[in-house]
Amino acid sequence: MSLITNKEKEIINYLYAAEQDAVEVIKVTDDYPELTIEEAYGLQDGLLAHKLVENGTKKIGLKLGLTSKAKQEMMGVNEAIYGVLHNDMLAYEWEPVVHAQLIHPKAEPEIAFFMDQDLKGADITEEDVINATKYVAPAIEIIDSRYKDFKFTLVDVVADNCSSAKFIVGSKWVSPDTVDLGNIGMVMTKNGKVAATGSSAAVLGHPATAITWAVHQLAARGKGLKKGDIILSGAMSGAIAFDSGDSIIAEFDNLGSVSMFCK
Ligand code: 0L1
Ligand code: MG
Repeated sequence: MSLITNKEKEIINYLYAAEQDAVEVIKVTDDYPELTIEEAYGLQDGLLAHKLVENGTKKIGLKLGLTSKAKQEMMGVNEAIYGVLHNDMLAYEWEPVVHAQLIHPKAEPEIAFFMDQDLKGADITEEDVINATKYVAPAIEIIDSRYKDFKFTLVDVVADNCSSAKFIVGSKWVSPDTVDLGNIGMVMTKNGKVAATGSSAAVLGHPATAITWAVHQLAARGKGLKKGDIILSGAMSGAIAFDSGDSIIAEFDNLGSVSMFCK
């Protein structure tokens, strides 16, 4: 990251503290209405650099947000967003997620992509994305906006690393060319009752299209995806709020299932 300003330092400390203390805070644009989307993406890098110093946190991939038309309309935008996946966000099916460490978490069913090659450039296509992917797998992303009542502007949510908190990957990993990735149905249950249904088509028409969009965005910032990166391609349904004691299972056509328990 380029030299960090006092303003950036202040915002990073503010959002970091909100996450560490698991308390919701007033959105940053209330104090910094002039903040731009470009600065907000810079803050994601600043937050990672801060966590590296504090806890040795490393980047392990990327997540996409606002990939459905419904969510874009809700936010009054016509573009997706992306955030950075950190190693300490990786959670496991066999290890309960601790509600007390989160603010107001919600679960999203997503398809995870595991990259087998670096991928960079404004001319990358969906086919390039598929060819560069070793496996796809079912995943649950846990989002947990640091902002009061989960309310924010586009700039706020990008600065808050797109509400990223945790994610869990299921145990069935398949080669991307063995499934029809643009048409995967999904049912998510909470405590045994259907809580959401969806399709991978809700993710910008096809999850690989969403990742292609992200690669183009990264290219404009001189960046790209790396071999070994995990990419959460975007939510296949609305996000479901959960509490301690709740158990969530997302079952995907041809991709198996992924589960989580919250204590
Ligand atoms: O992963 C997501 O789709 C969330 C993106 C940020 C918007 C939100 O927190 O709902
Ligand atoms: Mg998500």
